[in-house]
Amino acid sequence: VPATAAPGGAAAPGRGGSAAVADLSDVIPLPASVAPSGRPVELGPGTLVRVQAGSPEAAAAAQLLVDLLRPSTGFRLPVVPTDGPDDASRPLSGISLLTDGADPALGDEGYVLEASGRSVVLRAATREGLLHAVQTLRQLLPPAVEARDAQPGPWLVPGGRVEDRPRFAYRGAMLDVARHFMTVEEVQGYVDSLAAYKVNHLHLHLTDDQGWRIEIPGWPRLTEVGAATEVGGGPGGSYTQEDYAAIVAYAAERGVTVVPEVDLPGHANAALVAYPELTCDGVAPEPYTGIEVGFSTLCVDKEVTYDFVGDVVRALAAATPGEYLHIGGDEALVTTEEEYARFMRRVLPLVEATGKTAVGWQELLPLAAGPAGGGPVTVGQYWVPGAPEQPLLDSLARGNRVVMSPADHAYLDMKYAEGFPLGLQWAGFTGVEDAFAWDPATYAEGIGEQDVLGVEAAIFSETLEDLDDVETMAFPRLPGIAEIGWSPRATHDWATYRERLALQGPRWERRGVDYYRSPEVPWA
Ligand code: TNX
Repeated sequence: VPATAAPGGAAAPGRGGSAAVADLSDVIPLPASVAPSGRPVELGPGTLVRVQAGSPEAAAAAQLLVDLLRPSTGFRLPVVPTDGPDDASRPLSGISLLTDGADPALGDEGYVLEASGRSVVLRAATREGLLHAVQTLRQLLPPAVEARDAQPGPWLVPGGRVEDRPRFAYRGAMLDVARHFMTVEEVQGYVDSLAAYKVNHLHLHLTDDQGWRIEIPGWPRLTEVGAATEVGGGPGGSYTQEDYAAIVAYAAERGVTVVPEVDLPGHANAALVAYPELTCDGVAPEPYTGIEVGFSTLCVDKEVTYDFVGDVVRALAAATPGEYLHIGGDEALVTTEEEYARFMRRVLPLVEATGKTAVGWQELLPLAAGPAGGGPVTVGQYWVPGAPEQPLLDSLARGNRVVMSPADHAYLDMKYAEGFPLGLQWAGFTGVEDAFAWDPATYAEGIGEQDVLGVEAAIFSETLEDLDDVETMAFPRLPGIAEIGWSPRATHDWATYRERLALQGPRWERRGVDYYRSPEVPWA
């Protein structure tokens, strides 16, 4: 049987010449292994979605799949169990989501996708693996699949087998909702975009000098007063506990774990405006709507500070099913090194007591005991461009881990180039290639693959007022960070990556996702 899935996306024969079928490797992040074979599989009005009987994981992934495919295909796509009565008459036709028989070597997030004959089979041991398989299948269908209303099709999936699993367990994206508040709907919209690229953590920067964005029981003025500001003087805003739960649940349904951050002890002006007793002199500072950093701090020598931080940490832990709790720790420029250490040595146990793993910006890492020092694993977020300092390397040697988000590659709030209307430039300009062409395991001298939990694309929002602005910075750069976090090192290749990236443009257009048509990408 001649392969019809020619490289580069050949026109499918006998389809009126207008339809293209994707190449099996037209996927971001590039799968670990791709083996094209046979003819494309066509989905049609009679396609069934078969779910492993008794598998809630498969049922959950099937729900995401039909929610994605029904609007644009217009097909009913009924979900039926695999042992249903019509298996006998139409063996394996349709899309099957299976958990039985998954190879343990696929790990927590791996999956296999096989398209042949009349069937597409998605197989994984976990819900996360099946969700990733669904996202791969989505990218293998024509861009029209992203439309929210019925499109003509045909709906062809290239034939062959994809076997896939991530290089790093943690692929994250940080969204700063403190400098400019983003609504629940905006955050959920961003989650949709992240899940498409198998990004599995959403780090929410919930507090900063310009605003406190999350309701904390017992401290009502945080949101009554501390949330009423943002950069530039806009109205700000905050999430109630219900709002936060809605974000967490929406993300979880898409395989994305929320990592909440409260930035301590610096970046705290909004909290100090709300509760002046948290300052050393007891005097409330002025609300802040500028974009300077490093001028505020909680008073590290007052007991009320630790009552406050304890309540915040426990509230966030209770509202967050995920493993991680981010306590900031960056740019504490008005505390001495000694004060900072004293503060963090009291706060780290508060996090530990909740059962969560503490995450902090890289400044925190030297203070974390780590397994070799009799403590839990703490995760540091590497952000300062250049070489790490020895205390950080020593901390990694004690068994702590690092998430790589070096500002010169992974800070997607940096401008693409001189004169770009949005973004900052303190870490330089970050082109599309710059965001992609780096390796998390060799970027920083002394930090190797075994130290690296994963990668994160960070977006601070001093200059970004809403989700459209955030998307313009994220796309097309964020998929590059997703790819280096997921795909095998040996596959990294800008020349072929940029061709695959160009294929994403029409998908963003269909979905209404803003992006920058960078001249670095050969858009169609
Ligand atoms: C540095 S990154 C900061 C943030 C700013 C950001 C702007 C980090 C840990 N601190 O406070 O918003 O630069 O790019």
